[in-house]
Amino acid sequence: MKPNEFIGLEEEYGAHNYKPLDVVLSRGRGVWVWDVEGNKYMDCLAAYSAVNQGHCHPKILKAMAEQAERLTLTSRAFRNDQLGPFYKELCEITRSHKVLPMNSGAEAVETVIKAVRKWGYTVKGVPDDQAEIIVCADNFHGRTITIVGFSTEESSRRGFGPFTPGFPVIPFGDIEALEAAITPNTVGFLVEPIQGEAGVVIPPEGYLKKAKAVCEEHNVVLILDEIQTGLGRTGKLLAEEHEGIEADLTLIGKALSGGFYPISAVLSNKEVLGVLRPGEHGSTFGGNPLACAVARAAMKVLVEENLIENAEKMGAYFMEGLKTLDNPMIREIRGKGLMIGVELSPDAGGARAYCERLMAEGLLCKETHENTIRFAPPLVITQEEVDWALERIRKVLGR
Ligand code: IF1
Repeated sequence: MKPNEFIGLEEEYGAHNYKPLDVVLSRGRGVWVWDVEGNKYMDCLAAYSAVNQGHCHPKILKAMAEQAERLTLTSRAFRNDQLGPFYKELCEITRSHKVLPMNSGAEAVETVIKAVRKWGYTVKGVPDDQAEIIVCADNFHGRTITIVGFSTEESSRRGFGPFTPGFPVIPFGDIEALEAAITPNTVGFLVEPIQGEAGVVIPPEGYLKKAKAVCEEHNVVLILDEIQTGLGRTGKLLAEEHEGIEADLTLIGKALSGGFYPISAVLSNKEVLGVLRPGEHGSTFGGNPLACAVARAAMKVLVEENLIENAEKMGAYFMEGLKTLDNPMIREIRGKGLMIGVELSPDAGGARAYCERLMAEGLLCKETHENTIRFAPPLVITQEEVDWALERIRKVLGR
C-alpha cells in the first residue's frame, strides 16, 4: 500500500484527535526509523521520551519475547514471579521504598491523587472531601477528566466539564506563590521538574529544592511528575537529582518500558502508598509479568549502556551546536540533557512548518504549542548522529 492509502484509512476510520506529520513509519532501530517506502529518518522525538533506549532495543525485545512465551497476564488476583524482582530493582535504582505499578502516565497521576488524598484524610487529619492538591499553570499530566480539569490549556478542557474540584493552580517556578497557596487542607503539590508540553520550560535554579523545604514545613507531599523528565532524559536518572532532592512521590512511565509496552509506576518514599488497602485501587494489567519483565530489561539497558551519562554529554553537545545557529528568528534555546526546545519568535510563522521542512531533510521532530520545536532523540544517540542532525537543522534553521 502507498503512504496515502494508510493515511486515508486513518482519516476514514479513526477519530481525528491528532494531527500527525504525514510520515507512515513501519520500522525502527536505535535513533533511526523507516517509512513504508523505505525512506530513513532520524527520530528526534523518541515517542515523547518513551523510546529513550532507542527503537526496538534487542535486549528489551529478547526479554519481552521470552516472557511472552512463558506468561503474560495473571491479574493481581494471583501473584507472579516478575513483580517482586521488578519492585526490588526499581526501588534500588531510584532509591524508593514502595512501588505501585499502573499502565499509562495518566493512570499513575490518578493513582497518586487517590493515595495523597487518602493520606490527607487518614494521616494528616484533613476534614472529609476538603483535600487540596496544588498544581502549576501550563502543566501537562495527561488526558483523564480529573487531569484535564486542572489543566490551564483551553483546548484540553473545553467541552469536557464538569470537572473534579480540589486543585488550586499557581504559576510554575514561583516559590512564594506555593507558600501563599498552602492551606491547612493542602495535602500535595504536583509539579513537573521541567514542563515538557509547555515548551521545555526550566524553572529557576533551586526551585525544586525550595519547594521540597516548603512542603516539608507544612506537611505537604511533594509529587514530581517525572513521566517525561525521568529515566535519563535530562542527563540524570531522575531530574530531581539536578537539585539534590528526593520527592516524597515520583511518577514514571514512558521509558520505563523503552517504548515496548505501556508501563507506569508511582514511587513512594514517604509512607503515602501505605494508606491504600486491598480493593481500593488497581487495574487488570498493572504489574503484569510481561510488563515487569520488559521494564526490568529496559532499566538494565539504561544503566548498563550508560545512557544517562550519554544523555548529559550528547545533550550538551547538541545544545552547543544549536547555539551556533545564527538566525534572528530563534528567540531562545533551552534544555537539560537531551530534552531540548528551540523557541522561535512569533513572526517566524509557527514551528510546524519548520518541523515539516526538517522531515523533508530526514529528521523527525515535533512542535509544541505554536512556536517551540522540541528535540528529544533516543539517549543512544552518538556524536556522529548529533552532527548529522545539526547539519540538517542548520539547513532549515540557519540563516
Ligand atoms: C499525547 C505532550 C509530551 C507527560 C507528563 C503525564 C503524561 C505525559 C509530564 C501522561 C504525557 C505525552 C502524551 C502525548 C504527548 C505527550 C507530551 F506534548 F502532550 F506534553 F511528552 F510532551 N505527565 N505526555 O508528558 O502520560 O497517559 O500519555 O502515558 O499524545 O497526549 P500518558
